[in-house]
Amino acid sequence: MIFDREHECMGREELQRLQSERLVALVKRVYDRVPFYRRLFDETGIAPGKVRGLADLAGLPFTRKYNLRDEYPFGLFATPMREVVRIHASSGTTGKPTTVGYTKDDIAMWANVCARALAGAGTTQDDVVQVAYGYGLFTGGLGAHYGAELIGASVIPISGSNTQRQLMLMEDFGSTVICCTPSFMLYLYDVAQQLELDVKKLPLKVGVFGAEPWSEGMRRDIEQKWNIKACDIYGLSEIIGPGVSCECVEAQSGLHLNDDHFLPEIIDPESGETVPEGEMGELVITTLTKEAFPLIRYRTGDITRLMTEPCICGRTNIRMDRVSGRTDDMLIIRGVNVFPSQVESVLLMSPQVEPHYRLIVTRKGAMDNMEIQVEIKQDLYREVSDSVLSMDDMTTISDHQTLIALKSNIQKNVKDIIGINVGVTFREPGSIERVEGKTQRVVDKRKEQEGS
Ligand code: DLL
Repeated sequence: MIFDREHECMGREELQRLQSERLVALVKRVYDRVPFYRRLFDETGIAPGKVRGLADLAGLPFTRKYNLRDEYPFGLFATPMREVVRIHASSGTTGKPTTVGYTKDDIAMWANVCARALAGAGTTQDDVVQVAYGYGLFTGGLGAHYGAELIGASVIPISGSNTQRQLMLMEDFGSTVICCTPSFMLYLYDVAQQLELDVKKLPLKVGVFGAEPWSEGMRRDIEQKWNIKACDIYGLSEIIGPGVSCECVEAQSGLHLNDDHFLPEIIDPESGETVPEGEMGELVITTLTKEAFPLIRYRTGDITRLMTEPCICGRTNIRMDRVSGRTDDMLIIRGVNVFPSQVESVLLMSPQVEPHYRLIVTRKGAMDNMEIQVEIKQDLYREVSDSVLSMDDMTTISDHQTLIALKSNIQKNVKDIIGINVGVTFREPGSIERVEGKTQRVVDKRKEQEGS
């Protein structure tokens, strides 16, 4: 089903006219209302009156994630707080999150684009939609929820986790659509196996999966295990949340991007230049219609390419390829965005450790795991090794009471501040390799494990 035929099947010329008009109005709006943009435009010598349409887009400055951090929490809002009806947030590169705001109209637009996405994946009014993305500051749960409700489907707002309960309700309520991360869907399968639940007998027909990178192999695996169609949904809180783009169930080939609201470009992440049509690069998005939190040329950090060929489903909007990676060091662990710098600032809250650490990321079954290896300070090392040597039944220093306490303290801080459970192992001072230049702190073994 095409939810918003007028906008999803628009002629390209008409769409470009609309995009141009919206861009001109947006530039004026941010210049008038957001001091950050006024400064940025003045510094780069851009007079808003000179921006007349799409042809001027590439001359506009980029907005970067650190700009959001610098303006934390509400500095980039373009409307007074009394018009802001919702605030969401996602992990930033440091301890502070990235905050985003929505007006009533923004929420209505978000519901509309999520309804387009879910309808494209095959959801109708007759469906029972289990929303197993987290509800809260994360945009996944509420985004999918509003979209499904706008379609008129019956929504089960179960949120994330609660695996056994998810399976029970899926069976009892007869869910036909599920929205969650692809890794969680695989985990649900493993638990269903343990419970001897024959998932192929369930009425489930479609899954709308996103919030983390996944592959064609993983799609095949999910589709075969559950006997459903698996569609890829993409989005980021800075732009709106889920609903920036989504695959149609007919083609499952590229994600239809709602380019009447989100104007995409692909750039070379090194030079910042636009790449030739169809080539891979970093996705940059300008929000054409957002009121509370508009962004000009926001660098998403996500690597993809744009596809302009028409799709068999009849939609004419541009498509983007599955996201294949990131330009920065952001990791996504079980759907949670994690930056190494963020882990570092949490680690350094404990004065007994050194800022020398490695993050080892692995995947067991469908679950991502992160282990922090961190050096302890010389004094502490001396203290624990001395006392361990005097106890002949202990082989490693990690069993020392002080280190056990330190470990659980770090784990608690990481859980509280970043929101994930991690393993922690301590290393001797000086044992983590030092390199000149860029340190490789992250060892991500997930890709190689996928092939095995
Ligand atoms: O993950 C929004 C979302 C929720 C999208 C539910 C889809 C479904 P953030 O927490 O701000 O927002 O994380 C955004 O996650 O820049 C990508 O790197 C990554 N990401 C999101 N969807 C996909 C996907 C939500 N389908 C960041 N494939 C983005 C690959 C994805 N990566």
